[in-house]
Amino acid sequence: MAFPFGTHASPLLNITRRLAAVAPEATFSFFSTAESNRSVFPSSGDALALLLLHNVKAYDISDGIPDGYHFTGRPQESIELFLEATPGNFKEGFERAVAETGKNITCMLSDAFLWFAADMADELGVPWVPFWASTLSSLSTHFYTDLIRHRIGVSPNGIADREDELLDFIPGMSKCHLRDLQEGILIGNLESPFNRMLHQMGQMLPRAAAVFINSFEEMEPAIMADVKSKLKKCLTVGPLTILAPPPTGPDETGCLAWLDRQKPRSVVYVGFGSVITPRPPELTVLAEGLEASGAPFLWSIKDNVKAQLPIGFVERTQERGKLVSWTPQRRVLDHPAVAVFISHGGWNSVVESLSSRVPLICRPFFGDQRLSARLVSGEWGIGVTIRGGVFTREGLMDALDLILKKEEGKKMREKGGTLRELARKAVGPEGSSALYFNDLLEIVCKT
Ligand code: KMP
Repeated sequence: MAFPFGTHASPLLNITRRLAAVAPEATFSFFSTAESNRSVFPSSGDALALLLLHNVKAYDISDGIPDGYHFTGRPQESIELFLEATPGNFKEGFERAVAETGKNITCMLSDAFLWFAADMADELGVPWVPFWASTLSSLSTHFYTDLIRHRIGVSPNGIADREDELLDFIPGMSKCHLRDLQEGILIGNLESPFNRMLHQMGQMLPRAAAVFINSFEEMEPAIMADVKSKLKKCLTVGPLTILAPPPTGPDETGCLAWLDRQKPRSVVYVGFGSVITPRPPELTVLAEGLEASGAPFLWSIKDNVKAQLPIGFVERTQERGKLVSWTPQRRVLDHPAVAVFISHGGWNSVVESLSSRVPLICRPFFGDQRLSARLVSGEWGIGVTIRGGVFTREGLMDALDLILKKEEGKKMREKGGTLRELARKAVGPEGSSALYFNDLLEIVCKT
């Protein structure tokens, strides 16, 4: 059961595939909306179709958008429509899968956001095994939401001048500030459907047979014990992407060929993932900063956004800048020419950057991104968060200077190398993630 927004479905499908590969006798039915399934399942004929397994099948379920519906542009409108359609849309999908396969449901793997799956699993008498696609730190704040609200107080003004206070009353979170918290814990509409979902999730997860998580034990040791104490089983099976080699394929946008022509460790790579686009004032500042830095850069930017860049920017920088609408991100980060990654600090991007030892400049936008950025800069020392939380020309120039020219940049790369080794060990034979994966497999197949 996938959460069909953001980048949630892809890592869940990734681990589903791994389970399916080692449990060929089991059938895995993957439920998400048609749009989400289209984006994560390769179309047949695609080279990636080779990765498909006979025992994994996608089922499209309703996205909850009524026929002829006109979007008003409200934030989280699609998410709210989807949530209104739950759990009925999943139940309807289950019925189709059971009828088609002639098999009963024996185990329910879901995105952790979908807390109502706990009751659905109880009804069927099967284990509920939710997946948390991010860090232990971001999971922890959902367990402690009531405590945080109680200690800090909930006010219509949000946290106003208390942003710098530390979360030192939560185990393992003493370096995090109130400003790093996900919106919906202290700020924003705490009663919105999405924020109520996260709150409910924190209360429901302790009921799960096990929770599997896309982090690894050695990455967040300070917090592991506390999260473990809250859950029946806490299975850190990540980082999922480090296991598989980056997908190969034609270099459609020519960015790898372009990187081949650049000096080692010289290129600034900019990419904010498929969901986020900085607003025009920040886009301008970012473009100006890149131009002023004099460094070669590769920018993953959609054509409609490219049109919003300052007039003349593309022409003035064409000698050393390459703008493309899409990049094979893991291969880009793995390229020896790449020196730094300007990112939103999404967990998947952080893991990919870490896997390539490329230091990050994080400009977090929403959800767990501020917490991830805090871990990157504070806990692990493998990058920085942009000063003031938004791009300014000076902030960007200083961050680039630090990483490209100063000793700190080298140190970040070294620390990245150490963490990468730990990650490789964790997913390698007898590593912590590999052992937890076996526990997960046992829960999934025992039934
Ligand atoms: C839209 C989204 C997401 C979101 C908010 C949106 C999303 C996501 C999160 C998130 C929230 C709390 C966490 C971690 C992540 O917020 O995909 O602790 O993961 O408006 O798509």
